[in-house]
Amino acid sequence: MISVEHPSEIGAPRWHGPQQRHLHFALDTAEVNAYHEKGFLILRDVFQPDEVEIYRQEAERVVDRAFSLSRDFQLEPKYNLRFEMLADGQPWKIDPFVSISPLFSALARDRRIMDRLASLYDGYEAVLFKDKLIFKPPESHGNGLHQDYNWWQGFPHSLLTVSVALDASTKENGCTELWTGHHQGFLHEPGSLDKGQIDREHLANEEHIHVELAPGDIAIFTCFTPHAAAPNKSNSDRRMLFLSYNDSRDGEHYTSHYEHFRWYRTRPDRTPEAEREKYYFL
Ligand SMILES: O=C(O)CCC(=O)C(=O)O
Repeated sequence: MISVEHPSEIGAPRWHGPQQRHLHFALDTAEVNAYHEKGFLILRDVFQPDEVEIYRQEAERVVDRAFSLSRDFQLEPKYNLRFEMLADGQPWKIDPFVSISPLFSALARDRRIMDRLASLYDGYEAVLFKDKLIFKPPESHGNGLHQDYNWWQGFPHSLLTVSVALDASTKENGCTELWTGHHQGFLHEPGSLDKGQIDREHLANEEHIHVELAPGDIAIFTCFTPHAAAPNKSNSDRRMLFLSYNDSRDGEHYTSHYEHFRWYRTRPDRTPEAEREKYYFL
């Protein structure tokens, strides 16, 4: 008779449920409470200068890789849905990027991020939902005041974003600005993507901070945390990774998010028919 007990060679693997392992990079109680109260948390020196230098080089390589893929298929890079391009052909953003960068894919699962997120999810693991790299070259635009959930309506409320600074992020180069107020819930018009910004009157009594980061620092903020960023008025890029996750208790949504993303990037009411046919996702 074959025993159905767990064979000792493989132990008793757990693929779901609160972490049984020690969370080496767990947040402390004060940090967890501050995140839940304010809707954001800033952590310094999470990644070391030599690592960040490698990530900066990888950021450039990722663009070269995506451009050369387009050339191989004789497609114009500006129609690759991964990119938001500036008029001069420079990328402002690449979204997603982990699928063309094993290095960034490993970073998105680094325990220095994942353990901290498990602390925010009652010990449950976080699952990657979205990954974007904003280059924000000199003189390029910022973002109006919004909550990320506007673009993620229908997805779990446990969504949050970890921003990882590759360059120093300052008021001059348009650092992220965060407001308390996530407890107010969703402040955009539900069921619509048309109103991309929220009214500042909702935030009259909220705390507002400029998130100035050194390379290697991170910020974590909820999908209901109001935020914005001014244009880059400096003479160098402000490169920052934005990694978004949900609680694993809410399932896995990476593929369905990018299907939705692909749809809204080429919506028939916003994209001329002749243009729509040129878009691809490579
Ligand atoms: O670039 C930033 O600092 C903010 C980006 C942002 O708001 C977004 O991508 O939703």
